[in-house]
Amino acid sequence: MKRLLAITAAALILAVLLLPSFAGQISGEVLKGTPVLDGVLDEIYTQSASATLDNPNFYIWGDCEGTDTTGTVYFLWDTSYLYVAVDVTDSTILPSIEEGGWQQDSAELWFTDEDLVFKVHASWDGDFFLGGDGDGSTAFDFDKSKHAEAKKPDGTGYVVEVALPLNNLAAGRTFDSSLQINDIVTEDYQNGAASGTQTCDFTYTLSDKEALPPVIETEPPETEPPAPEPAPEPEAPAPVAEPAPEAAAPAAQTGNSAAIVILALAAAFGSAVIAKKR
Ligand SMILES: [Ca+2]
Ligand SMILES: [Ca+2]
Repeated sequence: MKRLLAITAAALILAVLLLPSFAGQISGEVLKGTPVLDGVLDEIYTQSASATLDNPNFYIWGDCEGTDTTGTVYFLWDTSYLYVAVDVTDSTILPSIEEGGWQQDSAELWFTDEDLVFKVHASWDGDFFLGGDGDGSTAFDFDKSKHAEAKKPDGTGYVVEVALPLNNLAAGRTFDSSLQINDIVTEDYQNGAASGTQTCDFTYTLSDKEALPPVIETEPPETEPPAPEPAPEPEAPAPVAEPAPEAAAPAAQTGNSAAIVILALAAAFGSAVIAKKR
């Protein structure tokens, strides 16, 4: 029985390994939302249209045997811009050099929009290019404040963001796009691989639906607040001061008087008895 379980587990693991690692388009519904252009993936992107990198290592150059780079592209829109963010995993993040041209650690986004084919090239360290004419070779003028790139804090990759001023931004509008990621593995850009596609296979549609701002949860207090102290017992009323006892009447004096009276009576009584006997 144990042997059968072991074989089944091994077969499952092999089946998982044989599955394609890249899922393609996850959603084509682009929600309304305005992110911050800072090279950090805003939470609202993750509610909206996205696609993961597919077709790994479709072009390899130099001595590179392919890389394991992965990435996800996200879209948002408002009445001014179509926003695009790419979250890239790259274990060899290397600086761009001018001679490298497109061969840099960079995301490339391909678009077909109103019969115009263009591409966005954005390296992790800010080398940015927006080009048209079918193969993306002719640079368009572009406001440099409308893109941002940054290495992720944990060093596992980078994020690029761009705000594209597309025409006629309104719900129901569509465009086609695809994601490509270039990954160089040596600083001289002579070795690397490109993954993804340039064929704009996925169609995206702008939606009226709004991306919801994330709920900011407040941290509960770590410990229970101390129990309130019991209310103090009401103090006993102060005893009413008893009037000081009056000085005792001089009993001795009264006693003396009484004794004198008794003695006088006794003497008189005695005299009367004596007189009677005589
Ligand atoms: Ca951002
Ligand atoms: Ca790299």
